[in-house]
Amino acid sequence: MKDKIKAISELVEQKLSEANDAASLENIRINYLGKKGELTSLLRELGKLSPEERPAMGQLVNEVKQRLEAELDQRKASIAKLELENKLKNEKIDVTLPAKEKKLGHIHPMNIVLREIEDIFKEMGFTIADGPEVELDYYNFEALNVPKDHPARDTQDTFYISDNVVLRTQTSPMQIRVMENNKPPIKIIAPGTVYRSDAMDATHSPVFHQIEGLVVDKGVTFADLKGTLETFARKLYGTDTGFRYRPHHFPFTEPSAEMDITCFNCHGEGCRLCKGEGYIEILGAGMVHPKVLETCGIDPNEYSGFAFGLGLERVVMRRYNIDDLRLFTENDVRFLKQF
Ligand code: 2U9
Repeated sequence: MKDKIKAISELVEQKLSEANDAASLENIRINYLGKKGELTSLLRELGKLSPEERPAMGQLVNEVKQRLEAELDQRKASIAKLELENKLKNEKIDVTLPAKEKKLGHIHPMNIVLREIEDIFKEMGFTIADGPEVELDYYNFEALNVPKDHPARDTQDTFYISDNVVLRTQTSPMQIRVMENNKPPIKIIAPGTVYRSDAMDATHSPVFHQIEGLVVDKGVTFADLKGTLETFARKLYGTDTGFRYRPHHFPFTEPSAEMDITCFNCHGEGCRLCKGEGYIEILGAGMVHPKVLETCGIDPNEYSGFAFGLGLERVVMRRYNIDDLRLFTENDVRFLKQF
């Protein structure tokens, strides 16, 4: 039996030295030192020995088993240490390496300017109104004092869905809806997409964007219109901006005017950009026509208001010196990534 114990001990020590991972060690433990292992099964053969030999032999088997278990644990620890060192070496991250560049998108220039304009009006206490782009003829024309025979209604300007449904040609319908459902004071801007049947070229598009505004309260005057719009324009174009008003006509405002600012290129001297005028038109505005107030159930003898409208594409094109409207919608990354 002693020879057997010695042979198993040497075999286990050799296998332990050859083992190089935790799984092999576990197999050695199960095959030799476990309950059904070869060394442990020797204990079951003790019965064949004489009573005098049995105690010493049993003690020997247990001593060898404990020694081999200790060696196995040591081997396990050194293999675990080696595995950890390999893991750390293979998974090492050099934190000093430059980060991988994340290709982020860019905000579209139209949105850059739209957000800037919205923020300016929000700072002045305006709220933003949004509404349907497919509009009833009533809201797009009739309620705006644009009678049935007005040229603006001719099909060459408007996309008709049916006799009384159109693609809105301006965002004014939203302001009508607000006036129908809210008592003054009203201070809103209505940014949005509008549609006019124009052929697409460098300066015309059947789809474009407008920002209109409306203020209705007691005692609103043209001075309030000028103060509000000049404050807006100075925030957008700089405090040294000059202004000029040219009388105009809109069916929905009376009196009406076009507001020009001094050309930001020549500051009023006249240059190629402003075609020698020294001024650039930026918006139209006027006092809300009393009939429009009345149509919305607001008494023009008690309330007055002003309204304005600007084309967003024109503001953006002037800001970034873009000469072709089509660049906004062609999704050419070479154009978009400049902003
Ligand atoms: C209501 C009453 C009046 C909106 C206004 C303008 C002047 C104007 C143009 C600017 C360039 C349209 O995009 S554009 O072609 N708009 O000049 N718009 S006053 O007046 C309103 C709106 C709503 C109830």
